[in-house]
Amino acid sequence: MARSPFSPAFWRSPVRGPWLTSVLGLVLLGGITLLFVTGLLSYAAYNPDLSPVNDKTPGKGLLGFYLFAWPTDPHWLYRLTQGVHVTLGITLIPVLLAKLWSVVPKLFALPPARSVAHALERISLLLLVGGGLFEFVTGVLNVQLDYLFPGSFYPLHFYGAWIFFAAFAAHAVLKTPAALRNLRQLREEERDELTSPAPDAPTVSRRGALGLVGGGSLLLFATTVGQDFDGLRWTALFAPHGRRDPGTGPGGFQINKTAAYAGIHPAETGEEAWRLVVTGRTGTVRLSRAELLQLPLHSAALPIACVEGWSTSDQWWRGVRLRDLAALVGYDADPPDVFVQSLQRHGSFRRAALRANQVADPRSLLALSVNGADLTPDHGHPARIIVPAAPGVLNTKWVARLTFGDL
Ligand SMILES: Nc1nc2c(c(=O)[nH]1)N[C@H]1C(S)=C(S)[C@@H](COP(=O)(O)O)O[C@H]1N2
Ligand SMILES: [Mo]
Repeated sequence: MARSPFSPAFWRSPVRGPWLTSVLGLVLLGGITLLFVTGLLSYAAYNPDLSPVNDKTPGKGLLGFYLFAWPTDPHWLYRLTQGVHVTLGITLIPVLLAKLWSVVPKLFALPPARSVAHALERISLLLLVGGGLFEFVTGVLNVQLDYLFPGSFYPLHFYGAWIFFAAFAAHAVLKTPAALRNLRQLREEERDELTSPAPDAPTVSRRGALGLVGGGSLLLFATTVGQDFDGLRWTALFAPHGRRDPGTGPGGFQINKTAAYAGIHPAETGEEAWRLVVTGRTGTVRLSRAELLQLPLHSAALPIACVEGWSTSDQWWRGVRLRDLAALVGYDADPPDVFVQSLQRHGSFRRAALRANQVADPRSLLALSVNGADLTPDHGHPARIIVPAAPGVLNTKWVARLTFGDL
């Protein structure tokens, strides 16, 4: 019996072969392409070319070529794209692992390179395997460990995605024709260099093995997808844990950072102490909460959708339109971009820049209440931003300052 993994006879599973590898490969071809597209969309949704404050990947250079003004319609856009990104990523983990397992003998094949072309192919495979594992691991850690790498997750995951996808695309171009051929012939017994030359007796058929992988994926899907639907949240066993339970009532929806965690003192949010400072073309206006409540108030039904993949259903927000606040400081028509600052003193999400199209949308509010009651401290009392279709991180809580105009 072969003892060295460098010997083909060492790999004895009768399940390995071109059919299983082809099926898994084609699932990943569709799935990873969708992960890449939704990931790039998520980056665009942060408005990274608007302000250094929004951009966690300085020096992205040409990789930002595709950025565009993130729209405000449909209002559930980010809820959908990021829900798909995270849920699909978690669901594909068993498929990725099975695919790697199915080709692992190739990693050990000798000689290391038969030709320059073969050497290049093997290097690209290392980028493919390493890049794939890196993207899945960083993505899962970011969701699970609640901003494990604050700030640095974004550049790691973003640059990693481009390296991984370049290797993935090259691999797909080379392998997809053969994979499709393997499946069309539907011959499970087909042999190639993945087939063990000295197979053990089978304990499961190839279709059975595929069923196990699919079952694992289904289980992960079923225990993740609930994080995007009220009433099903308790089924999302893999959604972020250890958060403050939002309870029931008007503020009874997911809380990201609590006021206590963000270091917001009740003394600075009271009617006496708190003023909203609005600056623009014609100068600065300071407004108490009571004065804000005297301005025209409007409602909008909008969700919170976090980069971590969880989202709420539409909540009923009420407050002052951002474009009305722009008008107070000299922008009557065509409101400009705005820079939003929170009372919070530390942390990466205490400020954000919003684009003019987001300010102009009549549903974009400086919200004072939600679901018919004053904002709770944890949801951003005395005032927070809410913008349609934007990622949660742009919906700044405990707002202190709005600066309209050139950022
Ligand atoms: N000041 C401040 N605002 C913030 C954050 C923060 O950490 N500090 N977190 C943001 C993120 S990442 C999300 S997803 C939403 C969550 O809002 P919620 O806790 O009301 O659901 O708030 C955003 N606003
Ligand atoms: Mo978030």
